[in-house]
Amino acid sequence: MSETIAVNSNGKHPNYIEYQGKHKGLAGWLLTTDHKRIGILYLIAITAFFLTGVTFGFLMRLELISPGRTIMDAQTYNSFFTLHGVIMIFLFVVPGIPSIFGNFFLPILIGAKDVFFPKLNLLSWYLYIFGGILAIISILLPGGPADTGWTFYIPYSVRTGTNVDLALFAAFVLGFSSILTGLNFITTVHRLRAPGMTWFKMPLSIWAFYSTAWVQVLATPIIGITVFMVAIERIFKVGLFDPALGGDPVLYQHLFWIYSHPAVYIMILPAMGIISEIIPVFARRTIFGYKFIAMSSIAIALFGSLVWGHHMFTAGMADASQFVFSLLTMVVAIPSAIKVFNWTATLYKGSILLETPMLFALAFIFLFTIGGLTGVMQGVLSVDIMVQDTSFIVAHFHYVMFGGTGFGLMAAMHYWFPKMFGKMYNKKVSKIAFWLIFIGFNITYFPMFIMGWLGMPRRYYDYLPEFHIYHLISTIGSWILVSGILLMVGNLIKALLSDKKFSEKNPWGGETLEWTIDTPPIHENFLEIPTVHAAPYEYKQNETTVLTNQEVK
Ligand code: HEM
Ligand SMILES: [Cu+2]
Repeated sequence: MSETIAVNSNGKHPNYIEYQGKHKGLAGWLLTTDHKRIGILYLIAITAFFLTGVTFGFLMRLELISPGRTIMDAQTYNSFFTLHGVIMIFLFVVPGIPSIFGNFFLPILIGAKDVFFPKLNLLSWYLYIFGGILAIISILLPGGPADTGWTFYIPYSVRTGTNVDLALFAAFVLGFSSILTGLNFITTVHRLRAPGMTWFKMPLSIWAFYSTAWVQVLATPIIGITVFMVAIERIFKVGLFDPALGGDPVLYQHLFWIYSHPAVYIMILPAMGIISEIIPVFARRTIFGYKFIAMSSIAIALFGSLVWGHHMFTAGMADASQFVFSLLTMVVAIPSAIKVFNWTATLYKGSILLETPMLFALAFIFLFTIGGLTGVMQGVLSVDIMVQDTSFIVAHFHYVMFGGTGFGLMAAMHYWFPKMFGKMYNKKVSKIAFWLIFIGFNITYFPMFIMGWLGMPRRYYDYLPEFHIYHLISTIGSWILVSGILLMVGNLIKALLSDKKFSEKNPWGGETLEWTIDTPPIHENFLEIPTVHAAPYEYKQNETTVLTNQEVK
């Protein structure tokens, strides 16, 4: 890390976008080791994959608008939900918030100039891109895209002739990108905190990124080994999982969910950290129960690794194990509930500023609570056996992964956009987009709870007439949702391309370190490493800052 602070010809310190280091122009981005630029590289790639995933979701909904064939055949539908799931999980929600905002802001939030392993950080992005390309190639090559669902269940995934191998290889490579990011964040938090920033003086988003990083490093190798074993089974027919070869398909499910359930916490914990940053700023209140929220992140990461069996209540598990996994599933809900309670307590008697980041944060709390409570319902054996593999499950995970992580990511984007780019988006349009997304979301997914409860199976291309009305409403909902997403993306890109600069250091009146530095930040983040005195629970959210904000319309 260069100690000298760069100065350009007019004596000013260049921001990280203007900064010209060893490599100039495009090479200055593709060979960068600056955590901020790597965060932007992830933002571009992840946005592209998100919109690809949305396209598959949109087309699936269109197909389901009426019973029977509408726009595609059953085989294509199977490939679409597989691609949709694989892209949304491995290329959007798992990397999303840590790779974009963790990379850009974690070092700044702890008062550091970069992550501990900058070169490794760039490698993690190239592994992400390589994994993404493999997923896209699996669509184009003969054999066609995988049609197994994102869970690659045995025995079908070792028998189908579609490009499962490529999809598995993509997941394998993407896993390494996630592990390297986790490794970097753990080391950075341990080694690069500014003087005075003791553990309980860290912003809550850092506790969330830190807990997530441990799950990334400890759980991800398991999915790596598992998909590798499926590939071995497909090529060498050794009888690991395939019952026809003496293998055990339920063993595969255990290995798959031993990663994939903790993986839901890799998805949701960073979003929870974002919410813990945004709520106190726009409620003008000091966060309620800082230490409980910090420790609940660690508790979620720990207990989240013990509940994977709740995905297998219908896989023929012993009663005793079902009881244990059902009980543990209830237990893991407690630390999440502590966060929801403390966010709500922070809002109590606050002077709420309904700026766009706050709208997305409040929607997160509402949608995540619905997603979380239906998760607890599914932890009850009798309920789960009834709703397993129905649309109820599809609704549940869209409420937690999209309503949770997705809304958390959109909240972070609108909160930190001005600081990242030195531009401000049109607030009116951003609020219209928010309401289209929020209303469209609930119209798309809530009917899925109802029809799932009534027995509509997931992953079915066709359905009985009694489910038609719910599918019709859900599809119309997806049109509203997608138009909101496109309006939001369009509004942000328009702001990016506009010449109007925005240089206010602290537009929202935040108290964490990123609001003390230039907008956008200089290459080295800080002219001088700061010394930290106050902990987030000692922040005195002052009223005055609100006023200036009004002037930024
Ligand atoms: C406009 C946005 C979206 C739409 C319209 C949409 C629609 C759908 C539909 C209709 C299915 C069910 C397919 C079936 O079981 O027959 C589905 C499955 C799924 N969706 Fe989404 N979705 C969207 C966004 C997302 C997001 C943001 C995520 C992740 C965070 C996500 C993750 C998944 C996953 C993992 C599956 C399961 C795929 C499988 O069965 O293998 N979706 N989606
Ligand atoms: Cu689970």
